[in-house]
Amino acid sequence: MTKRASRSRCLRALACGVLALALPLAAGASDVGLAKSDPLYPVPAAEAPRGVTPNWIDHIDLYATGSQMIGQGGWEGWNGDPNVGALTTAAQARSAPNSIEVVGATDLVHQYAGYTSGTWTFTAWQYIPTGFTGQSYFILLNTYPATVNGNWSFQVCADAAGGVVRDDVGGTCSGAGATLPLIFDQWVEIKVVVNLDTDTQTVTYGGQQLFNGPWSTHISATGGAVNIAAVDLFANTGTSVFYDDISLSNLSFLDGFESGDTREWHTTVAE
Ligand SMILES: [Ca+2]
Repeated sequence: MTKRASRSRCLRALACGVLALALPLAAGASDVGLAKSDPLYPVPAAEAPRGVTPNWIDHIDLYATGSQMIGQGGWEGWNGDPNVGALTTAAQARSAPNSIEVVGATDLVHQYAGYTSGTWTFTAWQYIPTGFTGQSYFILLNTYPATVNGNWSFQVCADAAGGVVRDDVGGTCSGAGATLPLIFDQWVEIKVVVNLDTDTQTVTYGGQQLFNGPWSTHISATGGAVNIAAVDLFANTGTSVFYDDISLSNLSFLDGFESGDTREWHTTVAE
C-alpha cells in the first residue's frame, strides 16, 4: 500500500466525502515555548504557548508517557478513525520525556486553520531506528478532509528497502521523486518552508534540500488549495518511526534558522 494510493483510500472509500470528523470533545494540553494555542483546539490560557498567532508547536511532553495521542492536543485519527492512533513514548525523545511512536496502523492527523497567506515553516523531528522496515510517511495537506490527490501538497516516504527518503509525487514510494539517503539512529529535521503568497515550498531533510516546487499543485495539477490544512503521520504498516518537536511558525529566524535547524527555539520551556 502506498500513501497516495491509500489516499486514494479516500477515493475508494465511497463515504469519504461525507465522513464526519470526530473532533476531540475537549482540548488537550498544547505545548509551550513558541506560540499561541491551537485555533481549532484552544487551550487554557495558562497552557497557551507564547508568541504570535497562529504559531504552533507541540513537544509531546505535556501528555502522559504511553498515552494515546488521539484526543490530546488537537490530534485525531485520519477521518476521525479512533483505531489509527499513536502512543507517546519515552523510548526516544528529542525533548524529554516523550515523542510520538508512529507504527503499524498509525495514521495520526493534526488540523490547522488560518494559514492562507505569508510564509510558514513546518518542522518535525524524526528518528528512525536501524532495522526499520516499511514505507512510513510524513504528509502535509492543503485540504482536509482530503478527497482527491490534489489535496496533498507534500508527502515524504521513508523507504526502508530503497534506503532513501523520497518526495513521493507518484504515490507508490518508488520511482519518481527526488530522494536523499535515509538517516538512522539520530534525530533528523524535516523542514517545509511554504510561501503561500507565491504558492511554493522548499523541503529539507537533515539540512539537505530534497526538493522545491509548487505547493498547491505539487502532487496534482487540480484539486489543491493555497492553504495549510493538516499534517498526517502515517505508518503505512511500517515499523516504529518517532516524531518530536513538531511546529508551524512564521517567526523570523535571523539566527540562522533558515540554514540551520530549530534546536534553539525548540527547547521545552517550563512555565
Ligand atoms: Ca518531546
